[in-house]
Amino acid sequence: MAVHRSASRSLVVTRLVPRSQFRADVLTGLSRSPREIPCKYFYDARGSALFDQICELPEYYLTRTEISIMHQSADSMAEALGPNCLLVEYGSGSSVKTPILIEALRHPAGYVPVDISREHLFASAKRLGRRFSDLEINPVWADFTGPFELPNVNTERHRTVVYFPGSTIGNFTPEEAEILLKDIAQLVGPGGALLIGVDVRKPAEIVEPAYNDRAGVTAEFNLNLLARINRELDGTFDLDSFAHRAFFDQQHSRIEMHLVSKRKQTIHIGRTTIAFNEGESIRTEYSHKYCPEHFARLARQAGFEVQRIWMDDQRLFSVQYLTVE
Ligand code: AVI
Repeated sequence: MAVHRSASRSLVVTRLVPRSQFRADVLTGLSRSPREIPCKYFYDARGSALFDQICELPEYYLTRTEISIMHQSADSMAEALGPNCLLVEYGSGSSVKTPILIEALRHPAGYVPVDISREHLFASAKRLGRRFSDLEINPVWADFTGPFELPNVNTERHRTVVYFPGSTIGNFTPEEAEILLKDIAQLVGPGGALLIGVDVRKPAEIVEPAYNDRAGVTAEFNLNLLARINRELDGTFDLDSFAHRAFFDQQHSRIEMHLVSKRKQTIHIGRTTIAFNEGESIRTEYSHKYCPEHFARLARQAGFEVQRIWMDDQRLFSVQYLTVE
């Protein structure tokens, strides 16, 4: 990697996610039928650490496959992105993939990681700062599903490229994904681009074990959401009385993750009381798996054209390069 100017390093906090928003989202979601909690709240410090463990699991093919695609194709990705691009990463958790890309880039104008998890954001910015000492890094502590400002970057940029690895796009419904892609198209502007990891539709026999690992890490990750509510929102969930459940919904081509009440029970969140029947569940996550054609259609509706797709030999996962026309 080469950088054409002396770099600066400023850790910028442009927007915080207030606890009142967490409370409002949890109470609104739990009052719905069926009940739900937005999956973005998985990622407190413990949740982010558990997610890192998930990425190492033998059943969780996504991360290692995406990393292998990056190793294999980072040079041709860098060629597509072009020189002097400002790289804005949505979710800064990908400690392995990002350096592979940055290493391959020609004269990057800067790197702006955007993440809801403060601990994760600053830890990974620090790590990358040590490795790429010439690179201007401006972390933004923000929820990228809401509006946020890009910090001023001191270097000249040819184009802005959002890097959105990990198939996090799959955690949004297609309608939400379209809105998010539209926001990204607006952020990068005409001539801008998106490099995105997208998990590919595949048989349930492969995808279901990835969300039901034998070591029980995904179950702990799911239940940690209740522990977080207890700690941060004065909740009284008994974690032993909820069970992790994950299954593939063929019709919608998505994994659904739930927390199922093992018995009839009443819990409290602050002053709010919520009654659960035995077997009643809280939906905590969707993880959509896209055929390339389906994703291209979604991207087009949001103003993007898919230019390149890189996949592994088994066609388990894809990294796609989209431009705004
Ligand atoms: C972050 N996201 C892409 C993960 C996924 O596979 O949908 C989150 C996850 N949930 C359970 N395991 C991993």
